[in-house]
Amino acid sequence: MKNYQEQLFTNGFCVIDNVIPLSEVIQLRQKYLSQFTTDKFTFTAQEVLEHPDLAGILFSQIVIQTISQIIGSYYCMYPDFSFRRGLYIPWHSDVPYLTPQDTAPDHSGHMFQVSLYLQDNTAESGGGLDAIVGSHHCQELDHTNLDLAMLDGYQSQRMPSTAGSLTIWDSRLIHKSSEPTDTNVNPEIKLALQWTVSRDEQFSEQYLQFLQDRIDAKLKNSVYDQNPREMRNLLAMSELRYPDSFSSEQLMIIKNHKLKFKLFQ
Ligand SMILES: O=C(O)CCC(=O)C(=O)O
Repeated sequence: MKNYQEQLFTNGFCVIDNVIPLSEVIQLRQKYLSQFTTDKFTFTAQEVLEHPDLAGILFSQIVIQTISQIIGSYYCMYPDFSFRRGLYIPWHSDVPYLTPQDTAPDHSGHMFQVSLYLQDNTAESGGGLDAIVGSHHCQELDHTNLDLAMLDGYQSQRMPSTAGSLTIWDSRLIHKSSEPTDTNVNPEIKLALQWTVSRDEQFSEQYLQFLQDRIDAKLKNSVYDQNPREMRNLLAMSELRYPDSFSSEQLMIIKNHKLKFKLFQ
């Protein structure tokens, strides 16, 4: 795991292969591609919790242990876990709520995003993320007012995620969805389970306030737009309650691993 920690620190991301087996990936793809009634569909946090095969990944021993070994045990989770079909986001970082002091390039990160992609990320079909390697350590970047011209000279790279791998990235990293280049590929067959974690509570309140601002439609830009799909997802986050929204089995796992759930109430 030390290797993954080093990659996360140096490059801003790491990919852990085969976290769930291919047979499970195939089953999930078959089930959810036929079940999602529209393209660009999102299962909200509550809907993820209601689907044991999806929530089971979030709370699986292997996923919790992997994240713990890389960012530290007893990590925090937020109400923003979702399962998404056909989501594509342009270049951005995930910390527009942090000041330049908070994102100081020398520290090893507090906030992280996790994604379990259910397809390989290839040049032809996309399916994962592109990243500007090392951009989480860029001195000049102000994430509250992002100017990508500051990253001139940095290299962009496709993250080498495969179906069933776990991708963890530092929330300060500049990244975007990898887009299919092959026009025969249907972009809507992209599936991902995604969530935010932090190694401590240093920025938890700021992150929840950022989500609240999005719910209240106070934050509008091309990345964090308020389309109906995203609004539905955001509103569902505000309705999640601890412990009421969780099953007794999920609560037991959270308790046993001493995970912290940071919710609005
Ligand atoms: O998975 C993707 O393509 C986009 C996810 C992303 O950029 C994010 O959650 O910040």
